Amino acid sequence: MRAPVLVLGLLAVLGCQAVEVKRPRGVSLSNRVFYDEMKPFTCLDGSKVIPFDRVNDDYCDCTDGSDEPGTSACYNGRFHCTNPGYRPMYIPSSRVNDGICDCCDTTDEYNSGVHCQNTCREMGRKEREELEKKAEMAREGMLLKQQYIEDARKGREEKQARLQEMVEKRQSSQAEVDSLRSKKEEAEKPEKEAKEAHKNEWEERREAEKAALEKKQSLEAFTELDQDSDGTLSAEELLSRSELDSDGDGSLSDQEAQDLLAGLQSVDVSTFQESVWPKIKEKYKSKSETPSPPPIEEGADSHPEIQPEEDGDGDGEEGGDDDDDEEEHLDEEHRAPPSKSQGEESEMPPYDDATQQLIDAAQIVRNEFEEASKSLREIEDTIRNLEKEISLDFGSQGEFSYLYGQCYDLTTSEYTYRLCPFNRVTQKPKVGGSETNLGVWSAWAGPENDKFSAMKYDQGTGCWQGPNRSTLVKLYCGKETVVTSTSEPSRCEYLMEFYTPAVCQQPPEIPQQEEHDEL
Ligand code: MAN
Repeated sequence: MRAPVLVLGLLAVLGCQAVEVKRPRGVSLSNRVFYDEMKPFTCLDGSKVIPFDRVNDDYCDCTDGSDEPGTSACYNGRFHCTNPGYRPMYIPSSRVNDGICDCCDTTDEYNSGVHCQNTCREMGRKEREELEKKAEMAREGMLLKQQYIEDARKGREEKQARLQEMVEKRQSSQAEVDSLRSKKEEAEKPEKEAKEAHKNEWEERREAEKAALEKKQSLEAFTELDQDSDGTLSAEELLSRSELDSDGDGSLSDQEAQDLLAGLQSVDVSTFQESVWPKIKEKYKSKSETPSPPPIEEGADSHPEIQPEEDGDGDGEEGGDDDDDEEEHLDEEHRAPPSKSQGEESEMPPYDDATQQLIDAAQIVRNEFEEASKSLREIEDTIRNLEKEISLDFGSQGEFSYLYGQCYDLTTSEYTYRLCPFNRVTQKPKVGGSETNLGVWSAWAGPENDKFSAMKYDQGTGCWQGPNRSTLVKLYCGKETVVTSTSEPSRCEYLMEFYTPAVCQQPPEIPQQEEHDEL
């Protein structure tokens, strides 16, 4: 049996002085109390008590491997390297003397013949440098953060004051809008009345003109139809007027002519105007109109033989009786179709001065009202925005408030990602195309004890056959405010890394080399 206890020459620090502490190989200083060479050893899991000389005897007695911390006898043992100059650590005791240097202080390879270099000091130096760099960054970040906190405090006060001011302004602006609305309504009433009166007058005039025109046309028609000029119109006198045909056979029968006269033998001019003319005016063609282009289809279907072939060549027709001058004169007079008088086509004349003055006066008040309403809307928008901003959680000291209203971009090989803190995250293809919403501000999403370490944006554009897009933004301490990476760990679920001084903390003291050493 081998000597049970290997006394290790270890360094202890009292102030800056190293002192040797005896303990079995592979045991940490904190566990040393369990390995008293004067007493039997109790396995650390309490499962067994063995004589002390069976500790590190290269035979595994304890189920937890605690009797063989310095050999590879137990598959589940732990070997402790003190690694002076770097950091202490445990390695599985199965790696002891396996020919591979695991501990930077070389102590795991004490009997394998492998020559290990002690790299602890070098590793410790590198680690301290690294920590120093981080600490420096945290210190610089902290300075900026202090500034942000101070700015946020001032900003919050300003915003509160501005909100207060806007709320008061809204009241007076609302009152102004209300009073201008009344003024507007007051001015619009006479304006409306005057405009309506003007319109009515114009319509009445138009109606009268129309009626007069119609009367004139009907009288002319009567005169023309009353072939024997006896002052009455008989059914017989109508017979030659095939255009008044109602059954579509192309000619006007006795019966049809009588029907037009409502069963009377003949009618005088006033009966004609009252009850016959309204029935025939759409169809009636004055003979004096004949030189004008005929309604080809209608004429061709019914009486092709009596339609004039060319203008002015219809010698056999009734119109041939009139001489050329008279024909031209009549033609001009009857040019407008009876259904569409000149009166109907004309536009409403401009308003008279009194009406125009009322319109102008109303327009001035309308403009004032519109302007006041616009400024009230602007005040309301400002209030809404201020209330929203004030209600946002910008960190325990407002340190994140400087991010509000800002956006930070990161371009990858395919997309430009944009983070607008407390607002939204977007993704835009570099080759062009529209922006995709990767989520709108939802909440702080860090763990309970560090909630300001992550932000959640959700309810973005729907993903085809998937969830709405969302983004988790992880925050890290940095001197600059910058998005350093984006990824899509799961389809349409994005991850962003964002550096900001706002999450920097006072860096911990960097331990000196000796203090580092586990004893
Ligand atoms: C787009 C992008 C991608 C996303 C797919 C899902 O291409 O938003 O990030 O994975 O849509 O279809």
